Amino acid sequence: MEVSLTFQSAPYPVKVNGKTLALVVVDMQRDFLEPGGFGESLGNDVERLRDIIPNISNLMRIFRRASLRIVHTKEGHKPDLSDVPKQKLRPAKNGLAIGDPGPMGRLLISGEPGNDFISEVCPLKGEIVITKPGKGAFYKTRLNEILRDLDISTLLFTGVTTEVCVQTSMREAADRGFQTLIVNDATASYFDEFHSSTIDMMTSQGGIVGCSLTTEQTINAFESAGL
Ligand code: TIU
Repeated sequence: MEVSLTFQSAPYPVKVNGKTLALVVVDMQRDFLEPGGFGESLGNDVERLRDIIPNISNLMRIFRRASLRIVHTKEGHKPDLSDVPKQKLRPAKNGLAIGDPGPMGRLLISGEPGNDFISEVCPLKGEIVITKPGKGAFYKTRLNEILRDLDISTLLFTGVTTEVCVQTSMREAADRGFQTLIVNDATASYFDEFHSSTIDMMTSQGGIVGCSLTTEQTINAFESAGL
């Protein structure tokens, strides 16, 4: 069944066939949201990211109920560090670097407990999971081909952090021709001012990168469509 959804986003509303829509959940990993992970090793207060968990969880619930696609991304490197650029291996102020041991395993390394998704927003079997070595979800991944094969052309972005992996991924998507939206209360940054500036800069100039909306506006679009 074809279902049309209209998002009351800014700076313009977006109308989309539900079948061509996917929710992208960026890097909701223990490495960024729990103490002892990569995010904290960089000197960040990881608690600040946790407020968005209920909103992402609600969005995942409505997408699953409507049988629409969800993409989960993960930032993680190979255990031999062969996919880490030299500048990314520079230790943080406290001397810790990618691959160093921590309480949840080696920092930002695929397969380590700390690199896994937080338990509240884990993927279900059959959902798309993309492991990426960079900040952007399209760099050195098959995401573009996977989405094209599924006829997905509109992406709704959530996750962490707003100005790093979410912004990079949304810009990559826009350059590849996807209609992009960011759910502004389902993304978070370690820095409040970076969060709001990122939303402002991507939606300025008539939506130069994409559009912005709230979780409630997203849910309203589903309810109005009878989903
Ligand atoms: N440091 C920071 O804000 N973010 C990252 O390193 N990765 C993601 O945003 N996922």
